[in-house]
Amino acid sequence: MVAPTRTHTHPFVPYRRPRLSEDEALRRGLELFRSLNGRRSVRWFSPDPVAPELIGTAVQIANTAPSGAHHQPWTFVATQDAALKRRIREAAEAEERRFYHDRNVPEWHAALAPLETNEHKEFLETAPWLVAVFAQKSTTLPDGARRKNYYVSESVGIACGLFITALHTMGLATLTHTPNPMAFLRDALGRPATERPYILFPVGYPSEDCEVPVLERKPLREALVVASTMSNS
Ligand code: IYR
Repeated sequence: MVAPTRTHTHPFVPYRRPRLSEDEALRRGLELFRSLNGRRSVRWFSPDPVAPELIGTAVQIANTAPSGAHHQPWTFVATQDAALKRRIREAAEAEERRFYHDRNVPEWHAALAPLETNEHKEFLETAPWLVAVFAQKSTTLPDGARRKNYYVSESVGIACGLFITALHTMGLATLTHTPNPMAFLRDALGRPATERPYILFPVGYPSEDCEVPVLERKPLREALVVASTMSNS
């Protein structure tokens, strides 16, 4: 054992993790890959209820995300209130009608054609939970002081990735829904002006007749490039 020799100006504690064998590491990795590779974004939900503890656990998992200066610049707002869900659906559909019918973005509309999405967002009422994630440009501390946050989008994006992973691991389904623009969510959910709506997640179980578009994930050789000093010479 080597005794730590660093001197710190802030509290530090030892951090040790068990070193896995290569076999065991690969086994665990492939098991997680197989599970996550079965995840799909869902647009048809069962109205079956989901216990609040499951939502809480998924948010606890999201809350472990790394973040700029460890400021954790996110707020997860969850509701299963039928009237609130209806209000959010109506506001989202109003935005989407403009997107699908009034905006002149043919390339974007064409890119969405295989998903067959449209302005109807029934899932915002059918799913038992809506979880709106807000990104905090700054955070108001308990003493009322305003603290600036850093790498907000990256931090909240990572937290949302963990949230999606948690839900899937718990057998739940969701959709990364981003009505555009989403400012209405701030008013509907009473959030402060320092928070920007980031993603709206309907959460529940897929309906019995749920379908998803056929898609393939790009192969590892396109997702991963191994670089070295030799590769371009
Ligand atoms: N926000 C719209 C459009 C939409 C945009 C993208 I990029 C998608 O991957 C899916 C949908 C909607 O929710 O329909």
